[in-house]
Amino acid sequence: MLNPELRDMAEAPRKPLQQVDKPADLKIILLGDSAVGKSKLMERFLLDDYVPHQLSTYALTLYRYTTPHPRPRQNPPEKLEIDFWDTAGQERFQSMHASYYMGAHACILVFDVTRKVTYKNLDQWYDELTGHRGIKMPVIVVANKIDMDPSRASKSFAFVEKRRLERGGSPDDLPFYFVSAADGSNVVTIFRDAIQRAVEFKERIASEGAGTFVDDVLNFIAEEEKRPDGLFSGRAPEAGTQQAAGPKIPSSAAVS
Ligand SMILES: Nc1nc2c(ncn2[C@@H]2O[C@H](COP(=O)(O)OP(=O)(O)O)[C@@H](O)[C@H]2O)c(=O)[nH]1
Ligand SMILES: [Mg+2]
Repeated sequence: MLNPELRDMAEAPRKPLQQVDKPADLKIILLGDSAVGKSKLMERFLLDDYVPHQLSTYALTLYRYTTPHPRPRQNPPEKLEIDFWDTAGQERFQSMHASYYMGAHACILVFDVTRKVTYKNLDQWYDELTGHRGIKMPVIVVANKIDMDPSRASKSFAFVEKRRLERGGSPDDLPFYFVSAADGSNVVTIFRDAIQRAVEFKERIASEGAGTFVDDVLNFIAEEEKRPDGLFSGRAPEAGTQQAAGPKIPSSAAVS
């Protein structure tokens, strides 16, 4: 059976579905306006290592990437499978499918330093993301195309400061990078950082258990099941999934 998230997103996939039957250990999503360079960054990172387990559709490109665990518990290190989700032509906030955000462990949020509007829109992308996933979700903020205007690297970008404060003010939180998919600057760094933070986030939600991720998912499912047209077929749930109206399923009853 195909993972329902993927079945839902994918239309007429060209690659054998068996390749993505089992969800990966981590899910990392890319967000940001159209043409900011998300796909180019992805391609640049995977340049050498990429084994084409790719599911391409009009809505989604899924890249499955395998890497040694950054904090191995065994020798040799266990492998970590990561699904990177990249949009293809859907990049308008509020138009993204809820499934895109669901279960994500980190987000790479990209804007284009040469187009101010893509920076302004970070707020909407961020609100939409945290509406689905909560503010503890690791987010890496990326200013791409710095090769086109290196002087931008000396400018300040208030978005990060403002949001970092909201998130608790830790200087290590909400990292911000200038990158270039064209010349490769910082590309590996942002993906490595995202993977590291995704691993930590997953460990944290596993140890915290109910009240975070599990509740999030259960509430989401409860909401979707109330809809006449079925699970994942409608628009995204209201921002703040954990507080969403509707029946709260007791964890013991729902997880079986
Ligand atoms: N100069 C420059 N161009 C870039 C860079 N990254 C992407 N582009 C160009 O920007 C356009 C949009 O890139 P794409 O990856 O398709 O953007 P997406 O819609 O966010 O996936 C393409 O023409 C890319 O070649 C970069 O770092 N520097
Ligand atoms: Mg793209």
